[in-house]
Amino acid sequence: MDEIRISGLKFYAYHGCFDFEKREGQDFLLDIAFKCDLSVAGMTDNLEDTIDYGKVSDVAHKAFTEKNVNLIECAAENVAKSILLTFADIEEVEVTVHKPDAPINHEFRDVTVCIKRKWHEAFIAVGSNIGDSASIIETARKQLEAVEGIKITGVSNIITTKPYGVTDQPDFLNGMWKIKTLFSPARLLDVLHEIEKLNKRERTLRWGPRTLDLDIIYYDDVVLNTEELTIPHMDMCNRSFVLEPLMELAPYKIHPVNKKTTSELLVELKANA
Ligand code: A4P
Ligand code: MG
Repeated sequence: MDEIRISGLKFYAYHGCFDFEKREGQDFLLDIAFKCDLSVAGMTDNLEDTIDYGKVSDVAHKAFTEKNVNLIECAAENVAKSILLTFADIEEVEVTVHKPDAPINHEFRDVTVCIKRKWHEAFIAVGSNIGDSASIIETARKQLEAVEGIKITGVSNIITTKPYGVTDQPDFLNGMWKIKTLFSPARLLDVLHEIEKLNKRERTLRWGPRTLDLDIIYYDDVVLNTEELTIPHMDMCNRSFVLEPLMELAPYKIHPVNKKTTSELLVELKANA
């Protein structure tokens, strides 16, 4: 992927843990590198076909100076987030903050913090079998879309499915959302739980009826197994109510553990039914 780099942007700001830093301020230097496709601009020679580094610098300046913080880690985070939220064509950004006048009791050349942040792709399975399920799912979609740091980039059809696991319960409505997110898997799960709660989800019976269930199916090609979170979703390959909506959005996506496409997983599941 192509990259644009801006180096040595000088911003005066009031970041730091000490009172004199907050009071008097100091110079900071920023290096910003972002990945984007420059091939079209290379051919057309039009500013509209690239990302204007002047505008990126203005956004960085605003994000860096509008709030005084203790840590340059936090100041860097604010800049990275603001750039990714403002410029839809930037997928990944690296921000380095230099603090050459940092309060260090020894001679030194520079101190820097460097962070890389990017949009991650995730797939969220949605299910409901209590209440007005169609409108609950629609409300939840809007609530998720309203979260800063999450963009919904694909929505499957909603299908009616027979209950799996505990079969003595009403039919489900199920669907799938493809999203882009700046959050870690753990933070994304917290957001999904908050939205479940807003929709009166109560955790009682495992596999039992629920107003809203939001599960992370994939997060990039991450393989994760902690007490709170298993990604890819541990039972997804056995669930046609997951694979069918996923098939609409990502038929060729490869499961990072068993290396099979959604389409292959669905064929296998149907053959074993
Ligand atoms: N957890 C671990 N991995 C994940 C993940 N990838 N995504 C943990 C989301 N959560 C994950 O889930 C319990 C805990 O799983 C979470 O706190 C999280 O830390 P839960 O939603 O609170 O409990 P649950 O839903 O009752 O249990 P479980 O095992 O998650 O149920 P499922 O797997 O969600 O199945 N039949 C049809 N036709 N359609 C359905 O949608 N859904 C279920 C529920 C059963 N039968 C169904 C359907
Ligand atoms: Mg769940």
